[in-house]
Amino acid sequence: MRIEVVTLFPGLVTEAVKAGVLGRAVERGILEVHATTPREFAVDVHRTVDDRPYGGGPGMVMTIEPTRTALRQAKARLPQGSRSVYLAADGVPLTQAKAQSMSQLPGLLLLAGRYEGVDERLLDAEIDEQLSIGDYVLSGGELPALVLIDAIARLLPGVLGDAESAQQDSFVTGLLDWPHYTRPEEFEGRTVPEVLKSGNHAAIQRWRTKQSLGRTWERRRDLLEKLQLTAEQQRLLDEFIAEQPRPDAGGG
Ligand code: 4H3
Repeated sequence: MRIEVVTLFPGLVTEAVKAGVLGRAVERGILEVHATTPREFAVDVHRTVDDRPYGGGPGMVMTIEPTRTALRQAKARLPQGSRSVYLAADGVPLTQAKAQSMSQLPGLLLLAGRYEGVDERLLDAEIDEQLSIGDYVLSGGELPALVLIDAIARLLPGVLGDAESAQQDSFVTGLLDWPHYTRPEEFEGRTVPEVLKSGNHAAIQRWRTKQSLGRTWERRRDLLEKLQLTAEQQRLLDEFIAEQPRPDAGGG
């Protein structure tokens, strides 16, 4: 898959994709990420890429011309069937399912905005969809673009090993992850749950499923309500709930 990013901070993008799973995907040639800046296409001596908003008010808006040239050239480097995305706080929320479907594309053009954003007419003309990574405002679209790239890259065939398979991920299964432990056996008086040291694989799997269900119930009841639990899962969740200290059980 090829991803083109149009950004005023290309270095931010190219450096970030060198690390970890993403870096490995790039090294293996499974993913190619290229960043260009509209500033390169600004024609005036100051290389201006922004201007004051019509209607007044604070801040600046990215102008059409240099960004359009950058977008068009980036598109020309992408295969047929690629899509273009603008990262915006008021975009459609990004989901695992969205990352999944985008991972099937041959290429992606990402526009990262700065200042108050981009002239709306440029978005209308050049952008297929607007995505948000969550309900908060950031100073630029680069981090959201990198979040999207990361979510997609780890779904590309050959990027994750068998052991890290994306099939087991939260938001694929619909349940949050269970807690993980490694050595030492005791840390500041806190111990590892006995069952994990028992070697009883059926009991370990039951415990993990129970923790997943319990965490989802505690933290994301909205996710749990979308699932039809099996009788066994319901029993494990009931057990988890029964084991929770009641709000005013005292304890001291
Ligand atoms: C995306 C972009 C939040 C998100 C963003 C998000 C800066 C868009 C600028 C950039 C505009 C002003 N903030 N939640 N900000 O995905 O170009 O908003």
